[in-house]
Amino acid sequence: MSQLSNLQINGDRLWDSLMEMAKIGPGVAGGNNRQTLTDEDGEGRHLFKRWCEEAGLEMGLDTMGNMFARREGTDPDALPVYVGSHLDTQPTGGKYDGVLGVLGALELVRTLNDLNIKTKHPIVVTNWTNEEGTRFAPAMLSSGVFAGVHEEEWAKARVDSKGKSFGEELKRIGWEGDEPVGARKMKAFFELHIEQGPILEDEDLDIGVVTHGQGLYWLQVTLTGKESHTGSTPMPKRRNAGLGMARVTELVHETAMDYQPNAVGAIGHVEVYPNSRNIIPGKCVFTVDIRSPSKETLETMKMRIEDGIETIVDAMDISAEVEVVGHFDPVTFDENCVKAVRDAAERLGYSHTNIVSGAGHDACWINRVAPTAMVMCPCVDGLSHNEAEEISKEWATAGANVLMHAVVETAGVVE
Ligand code: HGY
Ligand code: MN
Ligand code: MN
Repeated sequence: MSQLSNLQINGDRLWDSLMEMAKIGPGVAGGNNRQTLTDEDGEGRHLFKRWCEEAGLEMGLDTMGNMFARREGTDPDALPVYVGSHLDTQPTGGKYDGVLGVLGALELVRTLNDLNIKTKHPIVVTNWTNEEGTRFAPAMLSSGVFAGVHEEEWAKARVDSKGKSFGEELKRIGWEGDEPVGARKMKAFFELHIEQGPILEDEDLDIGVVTHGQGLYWLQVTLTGKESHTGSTPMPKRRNAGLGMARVTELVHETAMDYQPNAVGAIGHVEVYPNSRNIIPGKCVFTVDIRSPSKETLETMKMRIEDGIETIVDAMDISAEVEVVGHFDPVTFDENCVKAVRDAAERLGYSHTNIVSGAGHDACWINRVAPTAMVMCPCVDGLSHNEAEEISKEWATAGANVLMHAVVETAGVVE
């Protein structure tokens, strides 16, 4: 790779593509609301497909809507190097979460085309359907089906808050392919992603070499009490599911605080029924999100929270159902792929550090079926899953350069 040591992507073109994609599914505060399988997601897919075809790539589409844009290698039988992320966003998402990884991958192909650089192994730019899991739980749903973690039928039956299923929405937007999901074999998979945390910016570092990803549980909790009048029901007679939810919220926070500095816990999704100002909530449905880099700590937190919920509801004469709707163990990425990322950062002269990903990514599942690694770039104030999410063009360019070098190193340059 020494002959390509100064190979650099076109940062302006990458930035322009990011800003162009950000126009699709705009939020209300400068970010994006391009949730999976909405019309906006479909529009973003069409734009991405057009760009891929303009770059001479051949687009494949599987039965979960995963998109695979292939650049031929000199050896068509060689296992391709896959590189990508996700185009779907949170309802109040940023312009870069996921999108940087997909368009950074497209940019490396555009650069190789510009310089007529050939690789032995084909390169496949990838968009995974429904990474966020906010409309259809769990997160990383389609990369999970691809990796054999979820059954396709189960995944397609997942419903959103309006009762629409993944499968019917995928058909409705016209992005259900006929390629069997998971049939593709990979030499390796690389994903570029913003850090979504403060470490790189705080330490003034250009690149995160992601060695591990922390594990996660999403516990969907349903508390059932009794609806009654907020004015005339005596306090001792109330069976207040809302109060129960408040106590579980405190339990989740306190449990995570017992395992600092790495464990985290919060409740971000809440449904209160009947959600009337003068009716005591009879039912609350909410999702506990707990994470830790340690499997043992994660399991202990889950057990403590499940036991704690039992104690809370017994004392309040309400009932609880707890369903695991999302889970993956902590992930250790492939050391050869991680080395390719670290060597690329070294070669390019970028400051870098090993880092554990706080967020989940498609790479966490693909790591089960192919050697996988991730590249991270900083984001302003470590903020993400917020419309104010921001990065610099320099950070995006550095991340995409490291991604390109790691991918090209793995795909093998042909003179
Ligand atoms: O939840 C996550 O970590 C990812 O953003 N879907
Ligand atoms: Mn993401
Ligand atoms: Mn996200």
